[in-house]
Amino acid sequence: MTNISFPENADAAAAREALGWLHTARFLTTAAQLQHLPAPGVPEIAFVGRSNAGKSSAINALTQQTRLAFASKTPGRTQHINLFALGRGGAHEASLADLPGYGWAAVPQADKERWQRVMATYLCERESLAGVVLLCDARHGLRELDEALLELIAPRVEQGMPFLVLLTKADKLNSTQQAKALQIARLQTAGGQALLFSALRRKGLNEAALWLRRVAAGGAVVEDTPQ
Ligand SMILES: Nc1nc2c(ncn2[C@@H]2O[C@H](COP(=O)(O)OP(=O)(O)OP(=O)(O)O)[C@@H](O)[C@H]2O)c(=O)[nH]1
Ligand SMILES: [Mg+2]
Repeated sequence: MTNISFPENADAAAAREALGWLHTARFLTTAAQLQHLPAPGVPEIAFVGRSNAGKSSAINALTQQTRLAFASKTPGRTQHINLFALGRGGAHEASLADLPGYGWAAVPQADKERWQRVMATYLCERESLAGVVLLCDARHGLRELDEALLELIAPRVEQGMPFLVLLTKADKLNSTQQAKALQIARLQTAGGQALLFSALRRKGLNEAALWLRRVAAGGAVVEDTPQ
């Protein structure tokens, strides 16, 4: 597994730089089907998770833009793969991909199955996929569909693709609950990387920004971090 280190107190200057870079995010394209995605080129980092997990809110928080990714109270809102370009001075150095959430009961079975296929193909075969951020509600932790997704990407993770679990909406837990949620997530990801995150309180923002920056830069891999 490729781990990217989280300094105890994320180096402030590096985090500022990473957040400044993320702030350059602009809408690139939306794709209902994989063949509508741009030809693989720059590194792409995918945000995946259950419907309502907080993917769009996390992208907005990380890019410090209020409505770049559409965040909604209506689960299942994101139905396409939305790509955002990153890079200063108009350069396109990397993309963030906001993927449709899974697990929303009200979605018709046929749509669910179609999306599962689209997502599985994207995650397993997209050449330019450089990293995956799996978001899950800190109150619920990783659930069955999240575990299935982890299994799906396991071969790529074993080959070194960086992978991060963001435990979202951490503001809804007290500090004891937060610590427990983090511990469980780390066990479930077999010692993988996990962070407490709150778009609302900007918790975990520096660490997540640094992670994204390093993955986009080619994963400047540092060490296996026993966290
Ligand atoms: N308290 C709290 N609520 C949050 C946070 N992040 C997201 N939410 C709320 O959770 C709901 C879902 O957020 P989204 O960002 O739209 O979730 P999503 O994963 O993009 O959902 P889909 O696109 O439907 O898959 C919204 O009502 C958000 O306001 C957070 O950090 N704290
Ligand atoms: Mg969304």
